[in-house]
Parts: sequence; structure tokens; C-alpha cells
Amino acid sequence: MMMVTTAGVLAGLDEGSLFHMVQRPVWMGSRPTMAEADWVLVGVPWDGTCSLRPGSRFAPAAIRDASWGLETYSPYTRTSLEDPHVAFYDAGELEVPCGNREKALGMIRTLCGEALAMNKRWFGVGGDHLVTLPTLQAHMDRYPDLAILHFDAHGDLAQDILGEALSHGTIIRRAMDHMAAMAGGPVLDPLVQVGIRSGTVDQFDWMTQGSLHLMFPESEPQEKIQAALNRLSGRPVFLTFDVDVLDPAHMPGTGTPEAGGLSFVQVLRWFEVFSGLNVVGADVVELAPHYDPSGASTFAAAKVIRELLLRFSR
Ligand SMILES: [Mn+2]
Repeated sequence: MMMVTTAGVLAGLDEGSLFHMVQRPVWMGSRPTMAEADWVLVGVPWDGTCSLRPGSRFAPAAIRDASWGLETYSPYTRTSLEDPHVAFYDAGELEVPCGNREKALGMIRTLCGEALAMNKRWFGVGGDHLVTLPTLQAHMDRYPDLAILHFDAHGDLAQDILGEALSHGTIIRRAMDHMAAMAGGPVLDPLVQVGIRSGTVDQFDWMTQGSLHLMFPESEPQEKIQAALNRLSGRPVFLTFDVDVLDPAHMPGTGTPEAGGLSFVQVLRWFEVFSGLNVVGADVVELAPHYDPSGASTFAAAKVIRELLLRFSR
């Protein structure tokens, strides 16, 4: 029997050994330093307000690991994470106290503000959707005319969840409140929502008047798609992506799965539709990896991040 020995492998690494050792502390394709990067990718492992099944605090690490299972090249955009114009830096994860909502939100807002002050584009990886609120507030501080492009199964427009105004189910309503406070009056125009299929009647009424809601790319009339583009064009856009916008058949690994959602291919089609927008920040939230023991949800979330980085780099 032939013995396979590893003796000399480590010593031979510098001379081009057959063995290839890889360390994976960062996202696939990350630049080695922040100075070289346009985007800063930050994990926010906080899931303190999930109303059904918690676990999204585990998403940033799981997605980072899964990223190595993808190619850097995307056949959809025909670009690669290694292309010069795509420059992102995986800064790791912010250690946030899961039992302390106010402190966690304050830390996220401060860190995001710092990244924006360094002229970086923020790419957050949640966490439950509430982590998007301080991110949006930091963006509104910098971009008073910010618009929001929101992918989700849920409108996240509740006034409160069991009396709690700050929750993953209220975040878009709170963001609009923040915008209205900054503008000194109600603002209805700067929101486009995609994939919403769950909420109360008053939330859907509000959505009908206040936001422009799109569902499946092949069934929306061209005029409505154009109206959405008109709303978002020519202004800075924050794109927030709750993975439960995907149908549970594609994305079972999430806290509040909702049947009747988009396929991965339909999501890609929307990214293509919106690819001309000036996206100044983005996040992907609500993956709860342990509810999908196959791991496929985590790979899908990693692929969403890759496609967003590629679609919206410039
Ligand atoms: Mn949701």
C-alpha cells in the first residue's frame, strides 16, 4: 500500500507545491485592504426582534463560508468579483449585544456613518431586518434625498409589533417616519417595494398609496416598471434585500417563510431592471441558516450578494 505522506508539503508551499492551502477568514474575492475598496462588507449578527424563528445572527459567518463554494465570475453580468471596477472589502463582523436593542442599533449607526464618511459604500449582512434601520438613518444623514428599494415578502410597515415600535416588522415604516421628520412632512415618493405578499389590510392600503409595489417581473406592466424606475432614478438608492422575498422552495432558511414568492431567476431579472440605478448602499438580511440543513439557502444568499456587488459596482 502506498503511503501518502505530507512531509515536506508545508516546506514546499513557497516553491509551488501540488498542495494548495487556503485560509478562509474573509469573503471570496475580498480586497486585502479597505483602502483599495469601494464597498465595505460588514456582518451584523444580531437577531433580537425576530417575531417567529430566530437564528439570523448566524448568517454572516455561514454566508462567508458558503461564498467559497461560488465562482467569482457571474454568467449573468459577465463580470467577476476580481474585476478592477468591483472592489469590496470584507471587514468582518460587528460584535453587537444581542440582548440590548438600543445599544446594538447605536453601534450599527455609528459604524455605518464611519464607513460613509470614508467614502465607502456599505454592504450589510444581517441579522434580522431591524439592523437595516440604523443603516438607513446613517445613509439619510449623508444623502437627504435617499430612496429605498425594498425586496421582501413582508411590507415591514407595521406601526408596532406587540407594542414594540422597533422591530424587524416595522423597519420600513420607521425609515419613512425618519424621512418625514427630516423633510418636515410626509414623504411617500421614495419607496419601491418588490415581492410583498403578507401584511394587514391597512399596511396594504398604505402601500397602495405610499409605495410602488412590484411582484413578478414578467407580469408587471411596462408602465409600472417605468414608474418605479422614474421614482428611483437620479437619486441615491439604498437596496435592502430580505431573503424571504424568495419563495420558500428556494429559500427555506429564513425566520418567517412566506409561500408564493419569487424564484431566484425572477430576482435576477429585477436586479437587471434596476441595474442603472445609483445604489449607494445595500444589505441582505434574514437568512437563518439552520432552518435549511441542506445549506442551499445559504448558498443562494451568498449568490444574491455576489450578484448585487456585480450589478451595482461602477
Ligand atoms: Mn420579511
